[in-house]
Amino acid sequence: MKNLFTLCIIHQHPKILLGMKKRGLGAGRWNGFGGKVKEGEPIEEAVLRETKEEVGVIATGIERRGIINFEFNGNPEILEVHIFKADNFLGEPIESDEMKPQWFHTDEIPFGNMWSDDIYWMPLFLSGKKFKGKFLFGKSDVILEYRLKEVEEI
Ligand code: 8OG
Repeated sequence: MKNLFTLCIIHQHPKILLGMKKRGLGAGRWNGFGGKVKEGEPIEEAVLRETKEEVGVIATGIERRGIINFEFNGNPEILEVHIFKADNFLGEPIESDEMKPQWFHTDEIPFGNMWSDDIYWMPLFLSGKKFKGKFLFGKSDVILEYRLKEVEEI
């Protein structure tokens, strides 16, 4: 079974906007904004909807940069996460029930308190590359296997 998710990272060099996830999947970690794509919903609309819901802004200049499949050992569900960059936004970032936003310098990204795969693909993301990959997680967020490659088109 495959479920589609979005992830939006607002990148205004040298800073990125992340949110501390307050509940649900990935709670207690910093992440971009996003969530599950609804049945029949275009992915580009889902990423804008989730970003608005979670941090109160309308992301602009969005571009899809990565697609990563996540699997958890012993679980048949695959999470296909579509990662977008936004270079601007309308409105002011505000805290929501789900996320507490904060800007981070790209040299001070809190990888120790993020999903453990992020440190692998974030350098590609920050340097403007497009990428595809797959991560298999074991217990306690351990990466058992991964593949990650830069692609021309996504
Ligand atoms: O609906 P909810 O907010 O719970 O969706 C989960 C969010 O977490 C969604 O934006 C996709 C994102 N996400 C994963 N796995 C990973 C991951 O390994 N790294 C990062 N950075 N985000 C992830 O579901």
